[in-house]
Parts: sequence; structure tokens; C-alpha cells
Amino acid sequence: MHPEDFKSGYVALIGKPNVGKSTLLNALMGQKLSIVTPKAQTTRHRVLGILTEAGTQIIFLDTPGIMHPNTRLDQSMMRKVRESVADADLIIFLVDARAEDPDLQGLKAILDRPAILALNKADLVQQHTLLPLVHTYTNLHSFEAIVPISALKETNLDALMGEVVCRLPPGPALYPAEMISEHPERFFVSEIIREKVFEQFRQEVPYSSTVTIANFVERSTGKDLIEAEIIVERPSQKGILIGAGGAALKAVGIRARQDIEQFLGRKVYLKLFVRVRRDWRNQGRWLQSFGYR
Ligand SMILES: Nc1nc2c(ncn2[C@@H]2O[C@H](COP(=O)(O)OP(=O)(O)OP(=O)(O)O)[C@@H](O)[C@H]2O)c(=O)[nH]1
Ligand SMILES: [Mg+2]
Repeated sequence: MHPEDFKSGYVALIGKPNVGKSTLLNALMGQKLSIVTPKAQTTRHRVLGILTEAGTQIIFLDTPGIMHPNTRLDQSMMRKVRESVADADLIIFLVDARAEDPDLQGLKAILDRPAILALNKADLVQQHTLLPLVHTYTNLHSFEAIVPISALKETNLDALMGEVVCRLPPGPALYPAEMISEHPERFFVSEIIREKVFEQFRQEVPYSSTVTIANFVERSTGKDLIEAEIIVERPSQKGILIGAGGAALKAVGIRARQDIEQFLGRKVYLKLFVRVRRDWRNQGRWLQSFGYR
């Protein structure tokens, strides 16, 4: 194949919280790069997935769900959405196929960028209910294509990929073919721990938490040592995270370690600490030091 025939581009996954953007990224990549939980506002970063195959390189950008920002952390998340829209050659705009009202805020956010509408969670609805939804969105935005999918069941993703690939601009590969992401290992490790906190705790604890890696020591003999800090906003949250006799934190550690070992393909020794950083979600210096600026 001629190098001039190569196609490459940035494809941003945009939509409300919980519509299945990260699930779709993982399904398209064939491996888990972005954390997924049943709770809204799980993703806080822009997570890259680089897919190189058959003369194309697609750089997927998973993004936080679009919401009204209440904290400076939220503002940072919405900035990542705007940056991803600006960088995208193409947008996959995800909506929940069960939703009755159109996502007007999301439509506003994608501006006039070329976008494919993905009606996700189609496995949860009857086919005929999709028609009014298609009609509504067609009247609101000029979509390049509309594809019902199930990111979870991996249904119709070939059709979606077909619509994406034919709209990629000509261009060279921007990353080496074997590269699947550009985040360092410690990013994925901290995200896996954050996923377990989201899964295990209720109400405000997940939203008040973040995770930083304090120490990551690769050892040629024996297991790698990873020391991670779970940051919370108040002492009461620290108590909940640790639990009676340390049981809750221990459970987080066991679940996280299993996934970290699977992700890294090697055994690790994981040590978790809990720290209070008052109101960190509104403090610029903390946001910066936790990787949100
Ligand atoms: N039934 C069904 N569930 C899905 C589908 N896609 C995602 N989900 C579920 O929806 C929930 C949210 O999925 P995520 O991928 O985390 O959604 P998201 O859009 O990345 O959410 P945020 O990061 O919070 O913006 C999870 O429980 C998924 O398993 C789907 O096609 N069908
Ligand atoms: Mg997500």
C-alpha cells in the first residue's frame, strides 16, 4: 500500500454521563483502557485509545460526560470535552436509546463538527422505539450517519466502524503501530483503583475521591511495589473508606490488585493509604497535583 493511501484521525466519543462512552472505547479497542461503572461521571480524563489496522490509524478520545459544572474538578472535566471536540476529525455522539428527551446540551457542545450519532444501549429497547428518536435527532443536527449499537453486547460495532473509517482524512500514522495509548502505566493503575472506589462506595464518597500513585517501583526480582493514595475531602469519608478494622480498604485493595495484575501482566504488591485534602475538588493546586489541570 502507498503511504499516500493511509488514513488517520482523531475520533472523540461525546455524550452525557453514563451513556456508555468508555464501554464503547473498550469494545472498539478490544481491551479495557477506560474504567466503566454503573455510576454517572466515572470518566474524568481524556483517555486515548489508538487503533491501528489495515491502512488506518484511529485515535479515539474517551471523554467525561457532559454536565453542568459544580466544582473546579467539573470545570476541568468539561474543558477536556471541549478540547476533544476541537481536536476531533470526527465525533461519535452517543445517546441512550431509552432517553425520551434529546440531549440538547450535548448537541450544543459538538458545535458543527462532523458527527455520527450512536444510539447506544439498543439492547434495552425494542427496535421500533428507535424511529422517533432518529426522527428527533435528524431534525436537530445534520448527522453523517445514525447507527444503533450496543457497546456492552458489542452489537453493530462493525457498522459503526465502517461509518468512521470511510470518513477518516488521509494522513500518516501519528503513533507507532504497536502503541495502544499514550498514558503511562501509573495512570491506568490509579484509574483501576478509582474504579473500585466507585463500585464499592455510595453517594458522595466516589465523587469526593481521587487516586494518586505515590511510589511505583519495578523490581527485577519479586513483585513490583505500588503505593497509592486515595484522597478524600473529609475525615468522615476517610473513615468510610477504611471501614471497620480496615475491611473496606482491604476489599478495594484486593479487587484493584487483581485488575492491575491483569492489566500489567505481572504480579504487584499494592499498598493503599487514605488521605484527607479538604475541598480538593475546588483547590487549584490540589487539582494540579492530582493530574487534573
Ligand atoms: N445494557 C447496556 N448497558 C450498557 C451499554 N453500554 C454501557 N452500558 C452500561 O452503562 C453504564 C455506564 O457505562 P460507561 O461506559 O461507564 O458510560 P460513560 O458514558 O463512559 O459514563 P461517564 O464516564 O460517567 O460519562 C455501565 O454500567 C455499562 O455497563 C449497552 O450498550 N447496553
Ligand atoms: Mg466514561
